[in-house]
Amino acid sequence: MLKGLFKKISQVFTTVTLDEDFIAELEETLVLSDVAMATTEKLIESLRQQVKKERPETIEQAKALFKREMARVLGTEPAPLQFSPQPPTVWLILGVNGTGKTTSIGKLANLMKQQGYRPLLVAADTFRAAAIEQLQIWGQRVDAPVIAHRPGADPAAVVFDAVRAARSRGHDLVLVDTAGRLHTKHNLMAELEKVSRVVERETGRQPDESLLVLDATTGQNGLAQASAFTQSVPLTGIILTKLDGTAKGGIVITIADQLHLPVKLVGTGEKIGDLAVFDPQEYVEALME
Ligand SMILES: Nc1nc2c(ncn2[C@@H]2O[C@H](COP(=O)(O)OP(=O)(O)OP(=O)(O)O)[C@@H](O)[C@H]2O)c(=O)[nH]1
Ligand SMILES: [Mg+2]
Repeated sequence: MLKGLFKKISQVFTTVTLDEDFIAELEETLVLSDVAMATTEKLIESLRQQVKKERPETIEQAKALFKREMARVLGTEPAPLQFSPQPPTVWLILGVNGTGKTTSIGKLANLMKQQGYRPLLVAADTFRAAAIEQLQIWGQRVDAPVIAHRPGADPAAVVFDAVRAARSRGHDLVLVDTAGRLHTKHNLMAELEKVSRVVERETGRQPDESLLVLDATTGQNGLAQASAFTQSVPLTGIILTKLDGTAKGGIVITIADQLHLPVKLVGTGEKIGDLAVFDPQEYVEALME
């Protein structure tokens, strides 16, 4: 699944003398794969130091050093999704237009059902009728009920109903789909704050996850999107979608280094099964094999 995300990172390692030509090639490979300049420089600098200190004698040793540097940025364990001991757990799914929020909710509901949860989907993107219908189609597909109001309704009111419905009907996981239109940015952010406040009032805590959906094919634009969202809702992690449509898998490293937010889930296609928990170790192995 993660193969081909970097064009040739492992091929760069053809020698143990990690000289300037090697460094230049590695740098170029990273940058072309959407590793931000600042992150690339940091990785290269610490690789230089490690090479000086440990003096690798084989290509495998040199690769292992670089893997360790990447693990330092990415961590080694998948970042766990947070559940509340007092159900229902509430996860907000946020992100700009077209990044894959609604699709990810459908896939996520399916994944969580497989783990024994009883998800309830919430159509809090009331901005357009089609958004509500799209979520309802996913609800049918994964056999999970959908709480929806009319187009144009107050998203916070939908969420209010959903949390109560989850309690009375015994759903332990509430997945909230939200609108993503940037041209209403100010309203959108105010709307998200309100949704978050309703969750807090109804459950006594902030949403257990506020996951920002980023489209991997749009690269480093995601960084600016994240900071815009962080101003209204404290984000807890990233769902990185459309990794199947890009060779620029370095965006994962950029996100971890620049946003200090874990990539928790990755989307690798449009089908129901195309969502997985992100495993940093697997990712690093795939890059370097
Ligand atoms: N290839 C691929 N396509 C995806 C993935 N995730 C979503 N998509 C597609 O991206 C398009 C937009 O997905 P939506 O789920 O509607 O995105 P959204 O963020 O809800 O969009 P808005 O509600 O308009 O803001 C759809 O055509 C999806 O099938 C993915 O992981 N890989
Ligand atoms: Mg949507």
